[in-house]
Amino acid sequence: MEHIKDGWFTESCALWPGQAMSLQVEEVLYHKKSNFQDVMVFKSKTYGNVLVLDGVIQCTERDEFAYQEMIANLPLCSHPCPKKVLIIGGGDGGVLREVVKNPLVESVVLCEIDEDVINASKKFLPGMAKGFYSPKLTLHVGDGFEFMKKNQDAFDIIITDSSDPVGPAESLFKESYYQLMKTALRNGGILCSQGECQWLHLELIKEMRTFCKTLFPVVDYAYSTIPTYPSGQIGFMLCSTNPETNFLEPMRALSKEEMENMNLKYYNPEIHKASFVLPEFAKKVLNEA
Ligand code: SPD
Repeated sequence: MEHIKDGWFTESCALWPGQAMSLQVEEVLYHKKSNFQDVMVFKSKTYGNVLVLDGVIQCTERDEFAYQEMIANLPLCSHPCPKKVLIIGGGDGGVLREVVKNPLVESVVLCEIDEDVINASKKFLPGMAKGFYSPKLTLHVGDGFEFMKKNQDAFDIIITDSSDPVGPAESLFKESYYQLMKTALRNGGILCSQGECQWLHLELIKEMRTFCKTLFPVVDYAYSTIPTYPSGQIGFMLCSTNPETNFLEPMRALSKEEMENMNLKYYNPEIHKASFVLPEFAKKVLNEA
């Protein structure tokens, strides 16, 4: 366990050089080299159980909702009728848990390449994995590219809940992947993908936004704050095939009652709008794109 030393897990990676996040470890609950990556779950002192893939934190029980609620509800609340949803990745089940809460969603396919992540989550992250027991779900263990090639013109929403662009998820940040998602979307469809961090990956975000704009009439970038992701933030790339879409104004603002029924802890209609407001340094770079 190369990332744990003297009772502390430390996340360092070439994608965020010169900085590292550490969490104090109480106990390693699970560790396995799967067919795709190194999968670990540990119990932390103050952030609950933590899922780590190839040495990088994917979610902690304490702050996961800040990511999962946003990547699910930004696209769902921007679409007039999000009946059919595809999630690529998302093996911990947290995004799925949020998507199935939406009463307009009739069916969800989750396509995750690594079954070991699903099994580890069911055992050690039950609060996230509960989406796996929804009757709306069809679970597909396999490659997202192959799945979409066979399922064209099929989904209202595609959410890509991936790890970072090193290792198994690298191809999910490329133009060819966005082209494929476009063909898997129905008319009027919307996609939302893990879009990295404006403090660390502004050039990557700019490059992605540039090719997205050649493919989709509406493209925007939003972000969420989350303590255990690098630099405390993570972004979302949103693209719509409908030129009328305005991501900045939720198509359906959830009522207070709906919010309570959905047990939301981060997402609300105000934060939906605010999440697209970028600081000046990012706005300057991205507006050139
Ligand atoms: N730097 C880590 C980014 C991880 C994003 N995906 C997390 C998966 C949570 N469902």
